[in-house]
Amino acid sequence: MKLPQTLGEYIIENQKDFPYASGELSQLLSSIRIAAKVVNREINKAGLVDILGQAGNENVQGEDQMKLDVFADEVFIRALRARGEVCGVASEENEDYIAFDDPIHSTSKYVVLIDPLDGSSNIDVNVSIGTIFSIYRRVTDIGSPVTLEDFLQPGHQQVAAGYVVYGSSTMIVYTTGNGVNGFTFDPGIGSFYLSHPNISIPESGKIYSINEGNYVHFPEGVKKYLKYVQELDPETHRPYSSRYIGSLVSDFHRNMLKGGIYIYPRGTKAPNGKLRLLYECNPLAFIAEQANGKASDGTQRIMDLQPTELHQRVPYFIGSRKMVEEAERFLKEHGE
Ligand code: AHM
Ligand code: MG
Repeated sequence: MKLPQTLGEYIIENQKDFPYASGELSQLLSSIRIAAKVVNREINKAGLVDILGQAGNENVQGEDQMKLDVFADEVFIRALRARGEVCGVASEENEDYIAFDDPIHSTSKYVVLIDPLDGSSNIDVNVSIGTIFSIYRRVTDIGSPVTLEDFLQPGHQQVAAGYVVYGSSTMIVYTTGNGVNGFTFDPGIGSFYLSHPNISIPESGKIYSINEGNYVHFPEGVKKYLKYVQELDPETHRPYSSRYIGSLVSDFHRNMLKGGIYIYPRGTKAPNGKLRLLYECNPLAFIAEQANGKASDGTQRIMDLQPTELHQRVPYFIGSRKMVEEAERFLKEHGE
């Protein structure tokens, strides 16, 4: 019997396929894996210990920050700082990036952008949440202090990206630009095992995910698209099913495995949508494209957008390629 492969074994085995195979990216991914285990352990206890509730402060977007957000943020940053591969981190929870400018990071070449705990309003009600990460090579000189320019790179420059979903099982799904693989955590043993090799998003599907409560604020193209997906047409399997958890990682993960589209459009209430280009949209776009799916802002490829600020928001359409293209056609015809 062949033993299942652990994430640690997989990272080492695949290091040789990576163009800059110095082992640093493998080390970096190992840091993320360890931090994910620590965060997972705390999340699993969320209903037991007195950790729920507001931490009494807000994040930079003016939203409530919960205690586990703060905890996850600290754990990931500490894990990345503890080793020498990363010269700076930008987190959705912090207004500015953090430069690691001590001697052990003076030759580090990677920067990490992270949403340490996405969908955190779901924690109190025991619904799946996630961590999303994105890794780039710095563009400024190694040895000099990291700058904003190192973080404001378009998504197509990503070296690796992934997410952790803390769901009915905890999983890590990631890509280094060579396909997408998923690893499921065995809590008894404490290891992630390769459970979903070479993930591919069905080119079309029957699920649409959007917060329809915001319908009145949506652009005409999105409204028309929603009416279209709700029409009866057995040939194209319409009406589609509506599934919306309100936890991006979980909604994306389900649609990736089953086929579907996730939409967070612009609206009168949120002129550029809600989701952040650097912490949420680019990393999942990299995974989607590596799994034969598509990610767009309604007109352009997400990974071609040039970021102008760390916490920039963009409208988001991601999932099965044909479904995203279909939605884009509606925006083009009826307005975005
Ligand atoms: P967060 O980063 O503050 O947790 O917000 C992001 C979350 C996503 O996980 C989810 O898809 C979206 O917000 C849900 O927003 P809404 O409640 O407006 O539908
Ligand atoms: Mg988030």
